[in-house]
Amino acid sequence: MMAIRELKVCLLGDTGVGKSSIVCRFVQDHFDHNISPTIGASFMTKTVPCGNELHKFLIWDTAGQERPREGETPLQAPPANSTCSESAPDPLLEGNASPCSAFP
Ligand SMILES: Nc1nc2c(ncn2[C@@H]2O[C@H](COP(=O)(O)OP(=O)(O)OP(=O)(O)O)[C@@H](O)[C@H]2O)c(=O)[nH]1
Ligand SMILES: [Mg+2]
Repeated sequence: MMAIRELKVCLLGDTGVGKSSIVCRFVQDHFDHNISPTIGASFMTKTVPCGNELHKFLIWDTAGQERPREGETPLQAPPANSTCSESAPDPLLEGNASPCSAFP
């Protein structure tokens, strides 16, 4: 049985620059000219073989127009047991959330 390595990816950037289109191409190998703007954030996964391992990408695609208010931290790392979109937390949290571990 192949080992699974989890890789966490968070896309940030201005609205309309193509964040969701990149994710859509990577996950579904599809391009949509009429893709809707992301609201809040979306979460997707894709697992690809790499050598003698499986690499599981956990991808958070944020909305470009989102801006944290003063004193708030916009991102929080998911719990270690988070494995699929249904169980993933909303990475956009308010208040005293911890910063995403990928972006210290
Ligand atoms: N021609 C062209 N259009 C693109 C490309 N990538 C994205 N677009 C278009 O640009 C527009 C915005 O793309 P999105 O992927 O929704 O951009 P986004 O950064 O996710 O935007 P938000 O969700 O609002 O933050 C859409 O109409 C896409 O079809 C590209 O490489 N070439
Ligand atoms: Mg988007």
